[in-house]
This record gives sequence, C-alpha cells and structure tokens, in this order.
Amino acid sequence: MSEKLIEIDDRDGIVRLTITRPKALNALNSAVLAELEAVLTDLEKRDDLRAVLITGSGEKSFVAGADITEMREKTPEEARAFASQALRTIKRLETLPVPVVALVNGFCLGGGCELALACDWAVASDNAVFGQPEVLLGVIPGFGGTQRLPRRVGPAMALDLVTTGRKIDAQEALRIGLVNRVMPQAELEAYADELTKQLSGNGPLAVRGAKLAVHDGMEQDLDSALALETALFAFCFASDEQSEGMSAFVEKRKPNF
Ligand code: CO8
Repeated sequence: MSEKLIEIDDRDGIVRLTITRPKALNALNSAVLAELEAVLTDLEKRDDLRAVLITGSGEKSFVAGADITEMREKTPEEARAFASQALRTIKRLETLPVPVVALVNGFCLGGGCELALACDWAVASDNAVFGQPEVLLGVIPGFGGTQRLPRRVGPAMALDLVTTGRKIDAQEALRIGLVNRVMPQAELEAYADELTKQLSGNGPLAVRGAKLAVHDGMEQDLDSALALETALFAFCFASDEQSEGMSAFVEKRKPNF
C-alpha cells in the first residue's frame, strides 16, 4: 500500500490535514494534489464539518512550492494541465463552507504560499519564510499567486514579491497582512488546540454564514453584499442556534451548540 501524502486528524468536525512529503519539504506534486482533492471531495459532503487546519509535516517546511523535479520536463500543455489541477484543488479548499486555517511551520514558498493564500487566514511560526520565487526559475506563479497575493497584500507589495522573487520572514509577512499571527514554533501546536476549542464552541451555522457573507460579499458591489449579509443574518433567526446562543447569554450560561 502506498504511503499517505495527506494525513488526516479528525476530531469532532475539526479536521487537520498534514501534507506529508518531508524529503521534498512537502513540495506539491500531482500525487499530493490528487490526494488532497480526494480528501476535499469527502469533506465537502460533511454537514458536521466545523473547520479545517492545514499544515506541513516536520518543523522545517509548510510547503516549499510546486515540485520542481516533476515540473522540469513539462511541455506547455502539461504545465497548463498541472496548473489547472492545482488551481481546481486550491479553489476547493478555499470554498469549503467552514474556516480554513494555514498553520505555516517553516518554508512557505511558491505553490506553498499560494496554498496558504487560499486559506481564510494563516498563522506562522517565527522561523517561517515566505516568497513567490518562480521568476528565479524562469516562470511565474501558476497556482493563483498573481491573483490572490495582490488581493491579500495589495498590488504594489505583490508586484515587489512576484517580480523580485525575494523571500520575506514571518515578521514582514505579518506586517504586510499575509499572515494574521506569528508565534514561536513551539507554540504553534498550542495555538492549533486553542483555535480548535474556540471554533468548536461557536454556532456552526453562524460560522458558516459569516464565511459565506465575507467570501461571496467580496465578489459583489457593496449594496448587493450588504443585502447578502442581511439575508444571512435573518436566516440565523430561523435556526435553533440563535435561540440557544441568546438564551444562554440571558441565562448566564455557556451556549450548547
Ligand atoms: N520541489 C521539489 N523538491 C524540492 C523543492 C521543490 N519545490 N523544495 C525543496 N525540495 C527538495 C530538495 O531538492 C531537497 O531534495 P534532496 O534532498 O533529494 O536533494 C530537499 O527538498 C531538501 O531541500 P534543500 O536541500 O534544498 O534544503 P535547504 O534547507 O538547503 O533549502 C529551500 C530549502 C530554500 C526551501 C530550497 O529547497 C528551495 O529553494 N526550494 C525551492 C523553492 C522554490 O523555488 N519554490 C517554488 C517552486 S515553483 C512553484 O511553486 C510554482 C510554480 C507554478 C506552477 C506552474 C504549473 C506548471
């Protein structure tokens, strides 16, 4: 039996995915992408899903990019197919109906950075290194980096990164808004546990609604997006969650969602 490239830890709807190709610093090849897509296909069907955390195996690397060894001999058509496979998989991660969080534990380069950009937010260890070094290899980002990076950090900083290929440390990633938090590597696991507890305690439908409102709203003009928010807000009042959440507040107890 072949070794798993995506390890799954599933606790009460909080699913942690670990990309496991430590010898290649968890670089994304077509086998990893295919396995990730199959996992996402299963997750998409789950009503009990509450959040997804994604990380890389080991302490040195989140994902060091797309697999250069595999890409090296590709024809333009093969490169297009590989990029399409990656874009499709990454989009499916992005559009999961629950929060998706990247735990970035080391190198987060090229396709790795593009994977992290498709997550709702990212937390980095203090040894993390970010970059879109594709131009150093004679190519451009192909897993969404030219589009999601400017949307996250603004076009000027994105152009700086994608045209120089320079690497930045975790503190700079924090300053430009590429990640939400930086912490000592030894504390990343404790953060994951804390986040798991926090997300498990919130109303699952409300969390899904909040993500939907932000994601879909960002694609619309402000008035349409505000109308979407109102519709989702009103929808919450048709759920048991709203009565439980508000009753718990009034009764001075913890809600039980
Ligand atoms: N692909 C394949 N193997 C890799 C990759 C990678 N991206 N990154 C590291 N590895 C392998 C190394 O080859 C090495 O293997 P081996 O032990 O067999 O020689 C092993 O991982 C350990 O790496 P290093 O010895 O290089 O470790 P260092 O600590 O010296 O350096 C670095 C770590 C700085 C991360 C270095 O490995 C590096 O620069 N890696 C490449 C980073 C990079 O350029 N990433 C971007 C790739 S391009 C991309 O992601 C987007 C392409 C767009 C897709 C288009 C579709 C066709």
